[in-house]
Amino acid sequence: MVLPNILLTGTPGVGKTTLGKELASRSGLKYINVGDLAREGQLFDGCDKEYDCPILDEDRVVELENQMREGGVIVDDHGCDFFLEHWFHVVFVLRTDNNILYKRLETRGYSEKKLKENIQCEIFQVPYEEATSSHKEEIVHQLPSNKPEELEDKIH
Ligand code: DAT
Repeated sequence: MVLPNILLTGTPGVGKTTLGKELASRSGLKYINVGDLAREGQLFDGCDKEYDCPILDEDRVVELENQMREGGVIVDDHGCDFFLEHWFHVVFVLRTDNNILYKRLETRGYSEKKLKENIQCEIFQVPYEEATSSHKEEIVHQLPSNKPEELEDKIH
């Protein structure tokens, strides 16, 4: 039996990492944080000078593809830019009320500009739009992520 692959997405600060790690430790599924991979330079191969955007390291994406084929992977990323539709059996978009999200991001020491951008991203449901435009709507579910009890509910 192939275990499912789960994508956890949403605006920064909604709780993807917290939920992803907890789920992984309780279920034995493998947790992959795409932001961390990118920061470690494992997914991107430098920067395109002309367009000033990161260049994906194709070899690393193929590696990711192989892991997806094996199944049982929880992927945590704020977007779903380069993911292939067939990778995921289910996509969860975590949602947090603006006031709560604002406080969480403030604690992270985000600048006013970055705070505003992220709150707007949450208000305009950018991650949900992105998830439903790149995956079948019936596998995309929104989950509230405001209180610790909601985290527990999801795990059970
Ligand atoms: P993300 O990975 O989406 O950026 P995170 O997992 O780092 O978010 O969580 C950001 C902060 O919010 C962190 O201090 C933990 C807290 N948090 C996450 N989920 C929560 C929940 N359901 N209830 C209360 N706090 C939560």
